[in-house]
Amino acid sequence: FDPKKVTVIFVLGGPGAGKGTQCARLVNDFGFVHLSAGDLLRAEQQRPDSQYGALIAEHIKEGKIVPQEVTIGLLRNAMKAALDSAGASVSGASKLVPESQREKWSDGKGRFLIDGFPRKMDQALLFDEQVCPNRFVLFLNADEDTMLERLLERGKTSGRTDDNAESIKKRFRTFVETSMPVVSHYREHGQVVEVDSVRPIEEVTQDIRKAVRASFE
Ligand code: UP5
Ligand code: MG
Repeated sequence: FDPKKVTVIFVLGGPGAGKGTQCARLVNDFGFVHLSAGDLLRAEQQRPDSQYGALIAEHIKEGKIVPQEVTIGLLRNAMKAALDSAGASVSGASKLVPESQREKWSDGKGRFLIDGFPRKMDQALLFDEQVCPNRFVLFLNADEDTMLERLLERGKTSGRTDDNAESIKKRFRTFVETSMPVVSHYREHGQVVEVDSVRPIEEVTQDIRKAVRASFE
């Protein structure tokens, strides 16, 4: 697809920072397509004839980052599918934006919130260069105690193989060592909007809405 036909916002933050929760709340307001890299990997893992099933399962449980070719391939396909289903032309891309919003934000582009990606420098550079540049990076900031509490609570019902104390510890470590450098990289380029996500869900959403509006105006 043509990078000029898309607007991408990366949503980053530690495990349990609230990326998925907040993205889901923004979809209707702005006509975004929400793509969670983790959800795409979990779906690929479940696909019976996937050649990556075992590799993904192992990486997720260990809190390690799946090789970039796999994740970028899944993201690219999901973006292409969303654009195709809205029609191939630029005016088609605007069909991803709900009718009620179209006049207000009429840049005609397909809008994507990419949640939980990129989480390693090589992925960030490759995506920006080979798929499309991002509009900005939203960084949801939360401390580990808060995130641990949220994930253990969610783990009671989520069925996620990585929502247990041992995996969570590994995910935190990968986040600090490997994913924070990505946030720092974009911060040095003035592309990061940081939101404190240790607050009630609605308060966090309000701050994010402001940042998104500002980026479209
Ligand atoms: N909650 C949320 N916000 C709250 C608030 N403000 N106040 C109180 N509670 C709040 O939220 C987590 C829980 O907290 C929920 O129960 C929610 O109700 C509550 P959620 O919105 O799910 O947080 P999120 O940041 O999305 O947490 P998630 O666990 O999904 O983050 P991860 O980054 O760990 O998981 P992800 O699915 O992105 O990745 C999983 C694994 O996939 C990675 O560890 C890695 O192995 C692999 N992966 C890759 O290899 N490459 C990729 O590019 C992406 C993933
Ligand atoms: Mg998530």
